[in-house]
Amino acid sequence: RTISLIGAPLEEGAGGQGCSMGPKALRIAGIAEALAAIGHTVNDLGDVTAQYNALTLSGRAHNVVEVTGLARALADAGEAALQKGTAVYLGGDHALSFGSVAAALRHAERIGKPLHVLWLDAHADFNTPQTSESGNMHGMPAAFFCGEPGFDGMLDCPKLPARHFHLVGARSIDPAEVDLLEARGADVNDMAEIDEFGIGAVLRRILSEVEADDALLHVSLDVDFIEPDLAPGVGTTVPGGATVREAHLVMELINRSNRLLSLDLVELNPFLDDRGKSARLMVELAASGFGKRIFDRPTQPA
Ligand code: DIR
Ligand code: MN
Ligand code: MN
Ligand code: MN
Repeated sequence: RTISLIGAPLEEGAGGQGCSMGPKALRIAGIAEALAAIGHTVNDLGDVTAQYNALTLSGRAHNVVEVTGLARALADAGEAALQKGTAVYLGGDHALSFGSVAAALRHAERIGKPLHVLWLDAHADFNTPQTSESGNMHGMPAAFFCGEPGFDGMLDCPKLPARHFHLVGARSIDPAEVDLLEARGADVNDMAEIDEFGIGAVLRRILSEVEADDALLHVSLDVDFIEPDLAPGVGTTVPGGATVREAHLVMELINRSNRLLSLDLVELNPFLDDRGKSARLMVELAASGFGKRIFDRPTQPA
Protein backbone atom coordinates (compact mmCIF):
# COMPACT_ATOMS: atom_id res chain seq x y z
CA ARG A 1 0.00 0.00 0.00
CA THR A 2 0.92 3.62 -0.42
CA ILE A 3 0.54 5.56 2.83
CA SER A 4 0.65 9.36 3.00
CA LEU A 5 1.59 10.87 6.35
CA ILE A 6 0.03 14.31 6.86
CA GLY A 7 0.97 16.41 9.88
CA ALA A 8 -1.79 18.47 11.48
CA PRO A 9 -0.19 20.57 14.24
CA LEU A 10 -3.48 21.79 15.69
CA GLU A 11 -3.87 22.65 19.37
CA GLU A 12 -6.50 25.40 19.27
CA GLY A 13 -9.31 22.85 19.49
CA ALA A 14 -8.13 21.57 22.88
CA GLY A 15 -8.43 23.14 26.30
CA GLY A 16 -4.67 23.40 26.85
CA GLN A 17 -1.53 23.80 24.77
CA GLY A 18 0.93 21.15 23.54
CA CYS A 19 -0.83 19.06 20.86
CA SER A 20 0.83 21.18 18.16
CA MET A 21 4.03 19.25 19.01
CA GLY A 22 2.29 15.92 18.36
CA PRO A 23 3.30 15.46 14.70
CA LYS A 24 6.97 15.97 15.56
CA ALA A 25 6.78 13.50 18.45
CA LEU A 26 5.13 10.85 16.25
CA ARG A 27 7.88 11.32 13.67
CA ILE A 28 10.60 11.05 16.32
CA ALA A 29 8.89 7.90 17.60
CA GLY A 30 9.36 6.47 14.11
CA ILE A 31 5.94 6.44 12.45
CA ALA A 32 7.36 6.48 8.90
CA GLU A 33 9.99 3.83 9.64
CA ALA A 34 7.47 1.57 11.41
CA LEU A 35 5.06 1.57 8.46
CA ALA A 36 7.84 1.20 5.89
CA ALA A 37 9.25 -1.79 7.81
CA ILE A 38 5.97 -3.66 7.19
CA GLY A 39 6.55 -3.19 3.47
CA HIS A 40 4.41 -0.15 2.70
CA THR A 41 5.44 2.81 0.57
CA VAL A 42 5.40 5.79 2.94
CA ASN A 43 5.35 9.42 1.80
CA ASP A 44 5.62 12.02 4.54
CA LEU A 45 3.92 15.11 3.08
CA GLY A 46 4.98 17.29 6.02
CA ASP A 47 2.65 19.50 8.03
CA VAL A 48 -0.30 21.27 6.40
CA THR A 49 -0.48 25.04 6.55
CA ALA A 50 -3.77 26.44 7.78
CA GLN A 51 -5.81 28.72 5.51
CA TYR A 52 -7.32 31.38 7.76
CA ASN A 53 -10.56 33.18 6.94
CA ALA A 54 -12.89 35.22 9.12
CA LEU A 55 -15.73 33.10 10.50
CA THR A 56 -17.94 33.14 13.55
CA LEU A 57 -20.37 30.51 14.83
CA SER A 58 -23.19 31.25 17.21
CA GLY A 59 -22.98 29.53 20.59
CA ARG A 60 -19.81 28.50 22.39
CA ALA A 61 -16.87 27.51 20.16
CA HIS A 62 -13.33 28.72 20.86
CA ASN A 63 -10.79 29.42 18.08
CA VAL A 64 -13.19 28.76 15.21
CA VAL A 65 -10.90 30.54 12.75
CA GLU A 66 -7.82 28.48 13.69
CA VAL A 67 -9.70 25.17 13.73
CA THR A 68 -11.49 25.87 10.44
CA GLY A 69 -8.29 27.06 8.77
CA LEU A 70 -6.45 23.87 9.65
CA ALA A 71 -9.43 21.63 8.87
CA ARG A 72 -9.92 23.09 5.39
CA ALA A 73 -6.25 22.65 4.50
CA LEU A 74 -6.30 19.11 5.87
CA ALA A 75 -9.47 18.17 4.00
CA ASP A 76 -7.89 19.28 0.72
CA ALA A 77 -4.53 17.59 1.39
CA GLY A 78 -6.29 14.43 2.57
CA GLU A 79 -8.59 14.27 -0.42
CA ALA A 80 -5.58 14.42 -2.76
CA ALA A 81 -3.69 11.79 -0.74
CA LEU A 82 -6.64 9.37 -0.77
CA GLN A 83 -6.52 9.27 -4.58
CA LYS A 84 -3.11 7.59 -4.20
CA GLY A 85 -3.90 5.27 -1.29
CA THR A 86 -4.20 5.51 2.48
CA ALA A 87 -3.75 8.58 4.67
CA VAL A 88 -2.45 8.74 8.24
CA TYR A 89 -3.03 12.08 9.98
CA LEU A 90 -0.49 13.03 12.64
CA GLY A 91 -2.25 15.16 15.25
CA GLY A 92 -2.82 17.55 16.61
CA ASP A 93 -5.96 17.75 18.73
CA HIS A 94 -9.13 15.94 17.75
CA ALA A 95 -10.63 18.95 15.97
CA LEU A 96 -8.38 17.97 13.04
CA SER A 97 -11.03 15.33 12.32
CA PHE A 98 -13.33 18.04 10.97
CA GLY A 99 -10.88 17.93 8.05
CA SER A 100 -9.76 14.29 7.93
CA VAL A 101 -13.29 12.91 7.98
CA ALA A 102 -14.39 15.52 5.43
CA ALA A 103 -11.66 14.17 3.13
CA ALA A 104 -12.83 10.58 3.69
CA LEU A 105 -16.47 11.52 3.03
CA ARG A 106 -15.59 13.36 -0.19
CA HIS A 107 -13.44 10.46 -1.37
CA ALA A 108 -16.08 7.83 -0.55
CA GLU A 109 -18.72 9.82 -2.40
CA ARG A 110 -16.45 10.17 -5.43
CA ILE A 111 -15.88 6.43 -5.73
CA GLY A 112 -19.49 5.63 -4.85
CA LYS A 113 -18.97 3.73 -1.59
CA PRO A 114 -20.42 4.32 1.88
CA LEU A 115 -18.11 5.37 4.71
CA HIS A 116 -18.09 4.15 8.29
CA VAL A 117 -16.16 5.89 11.07
CA LEU A 118 -14.69 4.08 14.08
CA TRP A 119 -14.10 6.52 16.97
CA LEU A 120 -11.74 5.10 19.62
CA ASP A 121 -12.09 7.61 22.43
CA ALA A 122 -13.01 8.12 26.09
CA HIS A 123 -15.34 10.85 24.83
CA ALA A 124 -18.03 11.06 22.16
CA ASP A 125 -16.90 14.39 20.64
CA PHE A 126 -20.58 14.90 19.73
CA ASN A 127 -21.10 18.42 21.07
CA THR A 128 -22.21 21.38 18.96
CA PRO A 129 -21.55 25.06 19.70
CA GLN A 130 -25.07 25.06 21.15
CA THR A 131 -24.57 22.11 23.53
CA SER A 132 -20.88 22.41 24.48
CA GLU A 133 -20.13 23.34 28.08
CA SER A 134 -16.39 23.84 27.44
CA GLY A 135 -16.48 25.49 24.01
CA ASN A 136 -13.50 23.33 23.03
CA MET A 137 -13.89 22.26 19.42
CA HIS A 138 -12.04 18.94 19.85
CA GLY A 139 -15.28 17.87 21.53
CA MET A 140 -17.34 18.59 18.39
CA PRO A 141 -16.06 16.96 15.16
CA ALA A 142 -18.42 13.96 15.22
CA ALA A 143 -21.48 16.18 15.58
CA PHE A 144 -20.24 18.18 12.59
CA PHE A 145 -19.72 15.30 10.15
CA CYS A 146 -22.95 13.60 11.24
CA GLY A 147 -24.77 16.73 10.12
CA GLU A 148 -25.78 18.44 13.36
CA PRO A 149 -26.58 22.15 12.90
CA GLY A 150 -24.37 24.97 14.12
CA PHE A 151 -21.27 24.59 11.93
CA ASP A 152 -22.35 26.65 8.91
CA GLY A 153 -19.49 28.03 6.83
CA MET A 154 -16.75 25.78 8.22
CA LEU A 155 -16.23 23.33 5.35
CA ASP A 156 -18.18 21.41 2.73
CA CYS A 157 -18.51 17.65 2.72
CA PRO A 158 -21.18 14.94 2.49
CA LYS A 159 -22.70 13.92 5.82
CA LEU A 160 -22.09 10.63 7.64
CA PRO A 161 -25.26 8.72 8.63
CA ALA A 162 -25.13 8.55 12.44
CA ARG A 163 -25.60 4.75 12.40
CA HIS A 164 -22.22 4.63 10.58
CA PHE A 165 -20.60 6.39 13.54
CA HIS A 166 -19.18 3.67 15.80
CA LEU A 167 -17.97 4.96 19.15
CA VAL A 168 -15.81 2.50 21.11
CA GLY A 169 -14.29 3.04 24.55
CA ALA A 170 -16.53 5.88 25.72
CA ARG A 171 -16.61 6.57 29.44
CA SER A 172 -17.15 10.34 29.64
CA ILE A 173 -20.12 11.65 27.66
CA ASP A 174 -21.96 14.89 28.44
CA PRO A 175 -25.75 14.66 29.05
CA ALA A 176 -26.54 16.67 25.89
CA GLU A 177 -24.30 14.33 23.88
CA VAL A 178 -26.11 11.27 25.25
CA ASP A 179 -29.43 12.73 24.10
CA LEU A 180 -28.09 13.56 20.62
CA LEU A 181 -26.36 10.19 20.12
CA GLU A 182 -29.56 8.36 21.08
CA ALA A 183 -31.81 10.58 18.98
CA ARG A 184 -29.62 10.12 15.88
CA GLY A 185 -29.08 6.38 16.30
CA ALA A 186 -25.29 6.43 16.61
CA ASP A 187 -23.57 3.14 17.50
CA VAL A 188 -22.27 3.75 21.03
CA ASN A 189 -20.14 1.00 22.62
CA ASP A 190 -19.10 2.02 26.11
CA MET A 191 -16.49 0.38 28.35
CA ALA A 192 -19.22 -1.64 30.08
CA GLU A 193 -19.93 -3.43 26.81
CA ILE A 194 -16.24 -4.03 26.25
CA ASP A 195 -15.92 -5.50 29.75
CA GLU A 196 -18.99 -7.68 29.33
CA PHE A 197 -18.50 -9.03 25.80
CA GLY A 198 -14.82 -8.40 25.13
CA ILE A 199 -13.41 -5.84 22.71
CA GLY A 200 -12.90 -8.50 20.03
CA ALA A 201 -16.61 -9.26 19.89
CA VAL A 202 -17.50 -5.55 19.78
CA LEU A 203 -15.06 -4.92 16.93
CA ARG A 204 -16.09 -7.97 14.94
CA ARG A 205 -19.73 -6.87 15.05
CA ILE A 206 -18.79 -3.36 13.83
CA LEU A 207 -16.48 -4.65 11.10
CA SER A 208 -19.14 -7.08 9.88
CA GLU A 209 -21.47 -4.09 9.38
CA VAL A 210 -18.74 -2.34 7.38
CA GLU A 211 -18.25 -5.48 5.30
CA ALA A 212 -22.00 -5.93 4.74
CA ASP A 213 -22.17 -2.34 3.47
CA ASP A 214 -19.11 -2.85 1.20
CA ALA A 215 -17.93 0.37 2.84
CA LEU A 216 -14.65 2.17 3.49
CA LEU A 217 -13.47 2.74 7.07
CA HIS A 218 -11.99 5.82 8.68
CA VAL A 219 -10.48 5.20 12.13
CA SER A 220 -9.89 7.98 14.65
CA LEU A 221 -7.62 7.00 17.55
CA ASP A 222 -7.61 9.40 20.50
CA VAL A 223 -4.75 8.83 22.99
CA ASP A 224 -7.30 8.96 25.82
CA PHE A 225 -8.90 5.74 24.50
CA ILE A 226 -6.03 4.06 26.40
CA GLU A 227 -5.74 3.75 30.18
CA PRO A 228 -3.95 6.90 31.48
CA ASP A 229 -1.04 5.06 33.17
CA LEU A 230 -0.24 3.38 29.87
CA ALA A 231 -0.60 6.55 27.75
CA PRO A 232 -0.14 9.64 29.94
CA GLY A 233 0.61 12.06 27.07
CA VAL A 234 -2.86 13.54 26.74
CA GLY A 235 -4.70 16.40 28.41
CA THR A 236 -8.06 14.68 28.90
CA THR A 237 -7.28 11.43 30.71
CA VAL A 238 -10.21 9.37 32.04
CA PRO A 239 -9.54 6.29 34.19
CA GLY A 240 -10.80 2.93 32.99
CA GLY A 241 -9.46 2.93 29.44
CA ALA A 242 -8.35 0.22 27.06
CA THR A 243 -5.27 -1.82 27.85
CA VAL A 244 -2.32 -2.03 25.48
CA ARG A 245 -3.49 -5.55 24.54
CA GLU A 246 -7.06 -4.48 23.85
CA ALA A 247 -5.90 -1.55 21.72
CA HIS A 248 -3.56 -3.77 19.69
CA LEU A 249 -6.35 -6.28 19.10
CA VAL A 250 -8.60 -3.49 17.80
CA MET A 251 -5.93 -2.39 15.36
CA GLU A 252 -5.13 -5.96 14.28
CA LEU A 253 -8.81 -6.65 13.56
CA ILE A 254 -8.98 -3.39 11.57
CA ASN A 255 -6.01 -4.54 9.50
CA ARG A 256 -7.58 -7.94 8.90
CA SER A 257 -10.79 -6.29 7.67
CA ASN A 258 -8.93 -4.75 4.72
CA ARG A 259 -11.29 -1.75 4.82
CA LEU A 260 -9.00 0.96 6.25
CA LEU A 261 -9.05 4.15 4.20
CA SER A 262 -7.55 6.61 6.67
CA LEU A 263 -6.37 6.86 10.27
CA ASP A 264 -6.18 9.78 12.71
CA LEU A 265 -3.61 9.69 15.53
CA VAL A 266 -4.87 12.48 17.76
CA GLU A 267 -4.58 14.30 21.09
CA LEU A 268 -0.96 13.33 21.73
CA ASN A 269 0.47 16.06 23.96
CA PRO A 270 4.26 15.60 24.17
CA PHE A 271 4.45 18.24 26.93
CA LEU A 272 2.53 15.83 29.19
CA ASP A 273 4.15 12.60 28.02
CA ASP A 274 6.52 10.36 29.95
CA ARG A 275 9.78 10.04 27.98
CA GLY A 276 7.99 9.41 24.67
CA LYS A 277 5.94 6.49 26.00
CA SER A 278 2.59 7.55 24.57
CA ALA A 279 4.09 8.58 21.23
CA ARG A 280 5.76 5.19 20.88
CA LEU A 281 2.54 3.39 21.77
CA MET A 282 0.60 5.32 19.14
CA VAL A 283 3.20 4.37 16.53
CA GLU A 284 3.03 0.69 17.55
CA LEU A 285 -0.78 0.76 17.37
CA ALA A 286 -0.69 2.36 13.93
CA ALA A 287 1.73 -0.36 12.80
CA SER A 288 -0.69 -3.04 14.01
CA GLY A 289 -3.42 -1.34 11.98
CA PHE A 290 -1.26 -1.66 8.89
CA GLY A 291 -0.33 -5.31 9.31
CA LYS A 292 2.49 -5.56 11.83
CA ARG A 293 2.11 -8.89 13.64
CA ILE A 294 3.41 -10.13 16.95
CA PHE A 295 5.91 -12.24 14.99
CA ASP A 296 7.38 -9.03 13.58
CA ARG A 297 8.12 -7.56 17.01
CA PRO A 298 11.70 -8.09 18.11
CA THR A 299 12.18 -8.57 21.85
CA GLN A 300 12.73 -5.20 23.49
CA PRO A 301 15.19 -4.74 26.35
CA ALA A 302 13.30 -4.17 29.62
C1 DIR B 1 -16.23 17.43 26.79
C2 DIR B 1 -14.89 16.76 26.86
N1 DIR B 1 -17.23 16.51 26.30
C3 DIR B 1 -16.17 18.67 25.91
N2 DIR B 1 -14.48 16.34 25.59
C4 DIR B 1 -13.23 15.95 25.28
O1 DIR B 1 -15.35 19.53 26.18
O2 DIR B 1 -16.93 18.75 24.96
N3 DIR B 1 -12.98 15.46 24.13
N4 DIR B 1 -12.27 16.05 26.17
O3 DIR B 1 -11.82 14.93 23.72
MN1 MN C 1 -11.46 12.89 21.09
MN1 MN D 1 -11.08 12.07 24.12
MN1 MN E 1 -25.34 1.08 6.19
